[in-house]
Amino acid sequence: MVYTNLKKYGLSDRFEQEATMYGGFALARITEQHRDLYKAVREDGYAKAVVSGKLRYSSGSALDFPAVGDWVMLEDDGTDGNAVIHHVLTRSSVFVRQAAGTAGDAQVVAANIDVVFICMSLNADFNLRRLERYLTVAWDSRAKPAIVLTKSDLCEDLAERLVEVEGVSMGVPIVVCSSENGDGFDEVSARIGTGKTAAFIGSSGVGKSTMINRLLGENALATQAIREGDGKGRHTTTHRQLLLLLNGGIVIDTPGMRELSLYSGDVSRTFEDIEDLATQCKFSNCTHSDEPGCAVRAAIADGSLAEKRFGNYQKLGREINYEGLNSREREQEKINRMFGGKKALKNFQKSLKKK
Ligand SMILES: Nc1nc2c(ncn2[C@@H]2O[C@H](COP(=O)(O)OP(=O)(O)OP(=O)(O)O)[C@@H](O)[C@H]2O)c(=O)[nH]1
Ligand SMILES: [Mg+2]
Ligand SMILES: [Zn+2]
Repeated sequence: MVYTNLKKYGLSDRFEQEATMYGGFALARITEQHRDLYKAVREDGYAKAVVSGKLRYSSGSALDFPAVGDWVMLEDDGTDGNAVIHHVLTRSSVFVRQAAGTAGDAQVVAANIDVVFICMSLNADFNLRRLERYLTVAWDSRAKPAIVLTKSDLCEDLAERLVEVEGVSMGVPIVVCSSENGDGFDEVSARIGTGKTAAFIGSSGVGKSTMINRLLGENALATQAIREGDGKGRHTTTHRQLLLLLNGGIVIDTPGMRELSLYSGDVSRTFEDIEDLATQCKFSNCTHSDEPGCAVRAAIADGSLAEKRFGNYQKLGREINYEGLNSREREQEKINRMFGGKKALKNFQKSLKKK
């Protein structure tokens, strides 16, 4: 099978190979999701698709269901343009949150992404603690994070804001953008790259869809002014959608999140500075509360570590329910949660070896 269309949608050798395990099915990428109904692109065009009964009943959690960005195996159901999703190929990366209003159900925001743009506006939405939260999830996604600060045209103290963001970014690239004057757009384009997929995530109203429209060169996506009273967005985008850029990049627009509850996350990577400090505490099991010789407390006292940042580190750590697991169990739990367990990974590796 020669895939010229799907290559435009980011198909890599790795997924092409995995797809050969499923003879008789057609390879496709999910481009839209509307509750139970999906839109997928195959080599020969678009199809509407639903999940097969078998996939539905064998799935252990919401993570087993397809999401936008997923590579899937489809079978025609005989009716024009309609298809059934039988398999979801092993994800290379996934941005997962805890579904809003649930105790612990996962929700896949985007799958198989190379870059995750954490979008935050330089006006109403600006919040360092929220940024730390997004970074914690992004580091766990296996995609490369970048911080996109939007609406620079509305910001009067850009230099100050930048210093604040640099204080929590731990080396993650920061792009300052304005859809008003085009600032930062070349860099955003360059960070996506040909054949690579970038997801735009963040609160409602920060300008995700506006940016994508500008990158597309047309107003394909609806946008709407934020509310005057409290500066909050109006939740204009209602479903996740994958689109192709003219320069060969692939983008995923997502609805603004009211809150990002952690399902999984990498606190150590996000708060590298604090974990480095902790290695200098006198006691290796220091809780950084009132022990003598605590390097974390000392850093807070001398102003080099913000107390609020430390508080958020502890809060996010508690929110990720990995408590009581050692590092190996934690790693296993992560694979289980995000990638369907070791068995799925092993099968996939075996299939690669056979080739
Ligand atoms: N001044 C200024 N306004 C912007 C900029 N980017 C977006 N906006 C405006 O911000 C408002 C919200 O933009 P959207 O693109 O709808 O925001 P969104 O992040 O997609 O929001 P949801 O779909 O609700 O998640 C619109 O009125 C845009 O015109 C910018 O760089 N500068
Ligand atoms: Mg939008
Ligand atoms: Zn300590």
